[in-house]
Amino acid sequence: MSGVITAAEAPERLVDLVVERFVALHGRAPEGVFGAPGRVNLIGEHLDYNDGPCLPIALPNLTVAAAGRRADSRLSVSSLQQDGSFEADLNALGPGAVAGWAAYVAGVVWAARQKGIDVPGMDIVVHSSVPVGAGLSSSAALECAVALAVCAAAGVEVDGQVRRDLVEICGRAEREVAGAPTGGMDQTIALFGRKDHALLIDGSAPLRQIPWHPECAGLSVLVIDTRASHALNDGGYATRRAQCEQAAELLGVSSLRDAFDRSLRLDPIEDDVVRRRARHVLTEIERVRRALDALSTGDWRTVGSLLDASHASLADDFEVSCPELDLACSAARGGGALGARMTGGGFGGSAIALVPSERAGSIAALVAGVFASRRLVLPAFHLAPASQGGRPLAPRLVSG
Ligand code: GAF
Repeated sequence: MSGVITAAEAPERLVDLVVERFVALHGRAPEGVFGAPGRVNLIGEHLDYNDGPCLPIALPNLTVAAAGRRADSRLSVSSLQQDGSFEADLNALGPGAVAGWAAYVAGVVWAARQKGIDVPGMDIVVHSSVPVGAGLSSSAALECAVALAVCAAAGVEVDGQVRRDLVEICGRAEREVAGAPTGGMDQTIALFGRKDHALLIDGSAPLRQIPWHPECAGLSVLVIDTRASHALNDGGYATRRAQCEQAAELLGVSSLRDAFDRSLRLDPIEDDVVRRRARHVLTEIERVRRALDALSTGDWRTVGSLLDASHASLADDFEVSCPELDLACSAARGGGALGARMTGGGFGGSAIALVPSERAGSIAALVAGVFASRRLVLPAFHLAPASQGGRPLAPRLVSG
């Protein structure tokens, strides 16, 4: 029975592997290698598309993209992890032109061109230590690593404004080409994450870096990847989003955030399901605020109990949890976690638990034991120190 906590692959190792593959495939060195991380959201789930606050941290797990310009106007894409490669003329990219994992790459190139970036023909090879399909934002990590490579190839210097543009470009790729109608949280943390900080993304307010030092209280974030399947383009996520929009419309506001700010009651919403969706959003906004207060005073017990309450609301009112996520959270709490919740879009994927660092291994073993006793696929475990966002990893290779 395994409860082993897997360490994230070192960035240098990912770079070596992706460069080696690039050289083998293309017979030359790449001009640059760029990385972007996965994430866990600490609290504020399913709020980004309701203009509400969320508080993600970037993971040490990275997706890397090695890239080199070509003499023609074609894009070629391959991966060390995924079967099949993709190649097409730049002018043939766009919604409907490509399916599967390559859609995230081709989508970024297409959306960057739509934004007016003069992207040349490129060869791109990707590799990743972000678990795929685990609700840890492997899609955004891929998009953002590729977006940084695209900027270098087009000679665009990446400052804060360009990073904001890239969030929009990657979001378009995900929504319009890959078909997942997500908000912008994952791309924002992948591009703006900072070591030892959580990022407060709060509607249209400026981004705020919030110091995040659980280690000072002897605590860590344990990620429990339940390995229950998770996808954001199969209808469940889009339905939740539509129900939130419906609730806002019934309340006569532009977003549920607006309803929160005006302290509106939910009575005018007759449909029980739609009312419960809205209740999750309003109560979750309040939980984020209380979590920020608790963090500012180092009140980790309260942070833990807010994680628990967030999970209950996501399970009962928003109905995006699943038996494996519920089990992971309750087992972690039983093992001594201060709190635990599903993280990300849900319907499978990962949970996070705030645990005493010295007990992370024993809590992982206990969770694995509970899963084994139910004959469930064993979870994978990771630690989540708040890490740096997207960046060049091998600048020595970048030309021009
Ligand atoms: C997924 C989406 F991509 C995010 O935009 C966000 O809505 C999240 O689910 C739920 O908080 O990760």
